[in-house]
Amino acid sequence: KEKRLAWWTNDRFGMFIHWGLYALPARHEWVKNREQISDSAYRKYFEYFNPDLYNPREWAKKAKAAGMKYAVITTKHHDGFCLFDSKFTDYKATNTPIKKDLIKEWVDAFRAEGLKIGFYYSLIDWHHPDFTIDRTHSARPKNETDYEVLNKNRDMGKYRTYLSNQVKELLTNYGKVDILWLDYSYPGKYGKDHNDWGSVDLIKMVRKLQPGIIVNDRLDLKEYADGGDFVTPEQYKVAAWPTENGKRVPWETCQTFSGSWGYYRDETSWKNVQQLLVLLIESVSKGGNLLLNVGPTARGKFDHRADDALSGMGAWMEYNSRA
Ligand code: FUL
Repeated sequence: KEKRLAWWTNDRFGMFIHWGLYALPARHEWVKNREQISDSAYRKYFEYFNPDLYNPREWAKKAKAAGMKYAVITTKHHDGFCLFDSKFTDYKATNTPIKKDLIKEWVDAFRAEGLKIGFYYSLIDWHHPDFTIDRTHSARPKNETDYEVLNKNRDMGKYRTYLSNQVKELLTNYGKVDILWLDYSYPGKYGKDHNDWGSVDLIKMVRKLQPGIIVNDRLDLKEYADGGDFVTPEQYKVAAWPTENGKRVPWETCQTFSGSWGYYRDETSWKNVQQLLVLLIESVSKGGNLLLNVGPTARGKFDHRADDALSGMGAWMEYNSRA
């Protein structure tokens, strides 16, 4: 495990990218759930998804100039929409007006800039007809709570097959993948647990397909030795190096510029460069990594506030970054 993680522990600073249909409403990646948007109303974002200014090489250059050494992108978020070309669904970028496998271009661009690449893949899927509805993982209609009725025609087993097929595609069709960032199977108060996702079989397949890959902890497989390589404190500054059974563990905090992960145009809570640098320095000083998120717009650009933050950090990293 330590060997697998050596480059990542050295590199420390990466870019997270949350991009998908939710960039169109530009009000949070959970907008479908938060606003209880129906499937048919959400469909219009699929029909109009056309990031005509998408230039991943530009993104990669910005990440590199900020001092970032790796990047992780949402190949599919909770809404189920795939930025990659999958054989197992029609709900994918190649069927939108942009008509492209956006992940393929992204991988090529980030690799060309010398960055390591990671795939975020949502274990949750609000679009798939067999993903069972529960209180913790679904964009269910909030006024409907009779889960037996809601799940009458849903078969989580079929979803498990879908999930495993898609992860296989991602780890087969894009060359070497450095990180797999799965999200999330924590049981919550009322919900499924990791068994519902067939987690042990899934992780075995992942390790087989990409022996060098590192995987986060959100399959929730603590008791399984090879289940996850690092822990993922989200949106908070850790007070001390996180431990498990008294032992320090590899960790990475993921953080946003302004609160949401998907592009949120009107959010006013942006952190300034000094806050971001303190976050990076404090994380590294406690043995951790920082995965800092950008939510590109629906046309495929970074917001100017993200650009400013990245170049501000880059100015400091130019003199303080590790090779
Ligand atoms: C969470 C998700 O629900 C958020 O939307 C985001 O992707 C974050 C990194 O992880 O669990």
